[in-house]
Amino acid sequence: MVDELLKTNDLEIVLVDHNEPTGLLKQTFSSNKVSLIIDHHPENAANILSCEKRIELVGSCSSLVADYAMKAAVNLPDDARELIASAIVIDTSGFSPIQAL
Ligand SMILES: [Mn+2]
Repeated sequence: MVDELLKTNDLEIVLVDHNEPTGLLKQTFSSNKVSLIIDHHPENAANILSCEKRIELVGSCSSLVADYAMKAAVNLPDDARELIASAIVIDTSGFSPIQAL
C-alpha cells in the first residue's frame, strides 16, 4: 500500500489526533504532503509544518473532526457519525469537564 501511495502525485495527508508526522509516515513521506492537521494536543513550537491547521485543546479530537466536516458541508454516513459520537463520549469520560488529552 505504501508503494502505491508513493506513486500518487497528488497525495495529500491529513494528520488527525497528532500534529507531527511520526514513524512510518515521517520516514516515508515528505512533510509537504501534509495538507491539514486536526488535533487537540498542544503544538510543538518546533513544528515546521505550515499547512492548514485546526488545533484546539478540546477534550476529544473527534469534536474537531465533526466540526470540520459540518463546516465543509460533508454529509457523513450514519456509521461515521456514530463512531465520532462514541469517541467523544469515551475521550471526555462521558462529557466530564476534566479529561486527559
Ligand atoms: Mn486524542
